Amino acid sequence: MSVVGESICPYCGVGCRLRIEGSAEHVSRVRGVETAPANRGLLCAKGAQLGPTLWTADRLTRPQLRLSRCDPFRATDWDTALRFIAEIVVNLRNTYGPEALAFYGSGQLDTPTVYTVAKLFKGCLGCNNTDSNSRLCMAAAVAGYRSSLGSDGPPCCYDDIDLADLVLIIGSNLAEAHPVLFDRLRASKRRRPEQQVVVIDPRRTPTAEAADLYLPVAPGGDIALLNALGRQLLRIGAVDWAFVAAHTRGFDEYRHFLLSQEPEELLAVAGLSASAVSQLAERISRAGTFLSLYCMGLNQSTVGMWKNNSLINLHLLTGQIGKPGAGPFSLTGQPNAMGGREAGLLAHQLPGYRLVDHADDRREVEGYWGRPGSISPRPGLTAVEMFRALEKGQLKAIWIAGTNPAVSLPDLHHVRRALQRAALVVVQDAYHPTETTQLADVILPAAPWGEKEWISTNSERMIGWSPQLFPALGEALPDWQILARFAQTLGLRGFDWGSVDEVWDEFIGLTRGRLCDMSGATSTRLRAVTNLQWPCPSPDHPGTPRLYLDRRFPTPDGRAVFLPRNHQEPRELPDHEFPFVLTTGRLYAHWHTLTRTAKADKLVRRSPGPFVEINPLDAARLGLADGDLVQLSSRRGTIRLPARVRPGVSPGMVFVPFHWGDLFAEGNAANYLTISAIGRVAKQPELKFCAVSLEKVAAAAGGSAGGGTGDLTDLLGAIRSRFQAALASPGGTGQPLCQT
Ligand SMILES: Nc1nc2c(c(=O)[nH]1)N[C@H]1C(S)=C(S)[C@@H](COP(=O)(O)OP(=O)(O)OC[C@H]3O[C@@H](n4cnc5c(=O)[nH]c(N)nc54)[C@H](O)[C@@H]3O)O[C@H]1N2
Ligand SMILES: Nc1nc2c(c(=O)[nH]1)N[C@H]1C(S)=C(S)[C@@H](COP(=O)(O)OP(=O)(O)OC[C@H]3O[C@@H](n4cnc5c(=O)[nH]c(N)nc54)[C@H](O)[C@@H]3O)O[C@H]1N2
Ligand code: SF4
Ligand SMILES: [Mo]
Repeated sequence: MSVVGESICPYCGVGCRLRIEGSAEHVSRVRGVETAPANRGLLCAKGAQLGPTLWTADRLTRPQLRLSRCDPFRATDWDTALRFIAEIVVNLRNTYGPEALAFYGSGQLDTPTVYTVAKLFKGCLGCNNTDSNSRLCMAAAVAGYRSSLGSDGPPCCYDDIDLADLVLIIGSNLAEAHPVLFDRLRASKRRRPEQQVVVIDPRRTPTAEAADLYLPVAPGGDIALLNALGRQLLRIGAVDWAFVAAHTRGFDEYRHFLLSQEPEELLAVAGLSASAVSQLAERISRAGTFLSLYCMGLNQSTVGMWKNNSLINLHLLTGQIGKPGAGPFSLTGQPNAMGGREAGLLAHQLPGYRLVDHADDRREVEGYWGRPGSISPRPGLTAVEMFRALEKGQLKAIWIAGTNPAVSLPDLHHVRRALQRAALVVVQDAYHPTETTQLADVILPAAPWGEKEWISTNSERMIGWSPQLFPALGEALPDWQILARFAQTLGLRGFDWGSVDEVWDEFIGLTRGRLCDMSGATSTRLRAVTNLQWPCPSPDHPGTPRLYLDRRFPTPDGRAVFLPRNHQEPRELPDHEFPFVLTTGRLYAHWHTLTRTAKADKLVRRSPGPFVEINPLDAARLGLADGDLVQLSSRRGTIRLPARVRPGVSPGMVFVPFHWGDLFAEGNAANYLTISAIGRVAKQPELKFCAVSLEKVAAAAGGSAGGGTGDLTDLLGAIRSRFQAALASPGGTGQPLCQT
């Protein structure tokens, strides 16, 4: 069946709308939708290569179950699979309490699914252990916005990229991770060559190549840099006194704090010269409008929330927020990381930007669900904490959906041990095998992109709806239906929705009167207009491109807050044993753990395999040339990768993309090295910094990535076969081995 239809790209948080032609078997053409506000006709190679992800040989089409992890999976029907899970869940809950259960989801689940999870686990099972891979991604931004501005929610919109005089890109590789926004920025710069683009990143990325000013900050040095900048802005009189007086709190403390900092120390930690910092301060003070775009370079740190606060401080100091072309704009990674935040998937949240530990918030949600007293006041376990609790046996069962933690979580040896100890692992995915489905007891087939209706929110608060384009393969079901059916299997009321529209319309009722008010974006309206930007409080409201234009912030006194934040060291520093800093991240052609982009030949040709990027000075010291095999070790694991010698990474630092997991080469993923240290408030892991050592693997020891044991296997194989014969007919085992 051939169709032509529109859909939202299931990859990054830009939220491009795509026009798809062809069938699920053969998508013949993908184009960007000209009228779409996010992408205006643009798209990137990943969006263009969605076709090959649909009818793949490894698509999961039926539920599968095994009664022991030693057994192979057996296909079964939905009723049996859900009944099996339900019996275990009920018994575990009765025996160990609701906190023995957990749901680990994703920013790639649609909002109706996330809402269903919140209602089921938090509202009905009394279990706040629902979290998301957004904990590895956006948790620091959520905590940063909340503490500085009073609520989560990016205040800006994509049009601000065209309107800003100065665009500061910090800890974001826009060119590879949000390519359509990067294209928009380049187009804007062509129209207005005077527009300034500044990039702050320890690696000279393709984004940095396009900058007017590039500051190679030392890894982890952002807070020191932002404080040095703040100090310099004070010195050159860039303070917007009227804004500070009328709309902020805590400026005097912040100013004293900045003045008490030693400028030389700040510069030393940031690894930058005084002139680089003063050049940037000059440009900020001259800019009529100043916009920051930031992503994982700020968030994926044990002080990610503080990095966010430090950046927001500069926007408050200069009054660069709450006006077109200005503001601190946290870019979301996944297509619906925003929806997860809005609908209460994170362990501390409830729908409508509410919090589980606020009594009023709980009461409102319980009242709406007709379940007084049902929600626990204790925030649940966050992503990394869940896996620690599994290993300790405190958590017994985990339901994983739309994420592949056996590749994407830090410290994978620990993650694998944790999953092996679980009494029940349910994995809801579109494919099998993945690194995580291989460790499951039950796998449930989810209908992927294109095979279901979809509602999500992109980085600029734009709610988007897209239709089902293709029939779901086999027995695959939309994610929300799987969870609603499970709730009904448990015998719970309130999950007998007839359509995704009914779930959505129920959810938006819980956003009424909140900052993320979507109550005017009803399903009927969304179907008609496809896009609406929240807040959208009534059915005739046109939607809101920018927050805080009235400069009233959602704090008790309506003022935004200056938060003085000190530089803190990353949790694990290089030393004599592990002298290099490892940073990890993404490549343009691939999406996360490769379950989809590895199916597209064009993308694989562009990035066929993993590597470690290393500076020429370090490479020379270690005797490494391009392509040589390098062994990387941290305190948690060892992997082997070919070297890519490039000046773009600073000496003392190496970069490894995290896309390739065990299915590509066993035991060789970047996350076997990374550290599971998490921040105090945001609980986000430090995926951008740990200490590693590097050794050249001698050609003779050879072998490929993944242990490099080729020759050794031959050697041991020969010995083993000789001893097999000896074991069969016992006798002497040969000549003395060592001649001394
Ligand atoms: N092609 C592609 N695009 C994607 C994704 C994908 O998998 N592939 N994933 C999506 C998702 S979920 C996300 S979260 C986003 C992530 O998007 P980005 O955050 O832009 O991507 P990353 O490569 O994780 O890291 C960004 C940059 O942070 C820098 N960095 C490392 N340490 C520091 C530091 O201490 N300070 C500063 N200032 N910078 C530092 C790295 O060098 C890197 O260039 O991308 C989204 N888009
Ligand atoms: N070292 C290091 N590690 C990182 C990062 C890093 O920068 N460095 N970044 C972190 C960040 S920001 C993120 S967001 C995570 C991402 O990491 P993951 O979330 O683990 O990555 P994905 O490969 O996107 O996993 C999505 C899973 O959902 C499945 N899937 C696809 N479509 C559907 C569907 O419609 N329904 C369901 N149920 N499943 C579906 C896919 O097959 C895949 O198994 O990685 C984190 N890990
Ligand atoms: S920029 Fe992001 S949303 Fe747009 S096509 Fe590329 S991956 Fe998809
Ligand atoms: Mo992410």
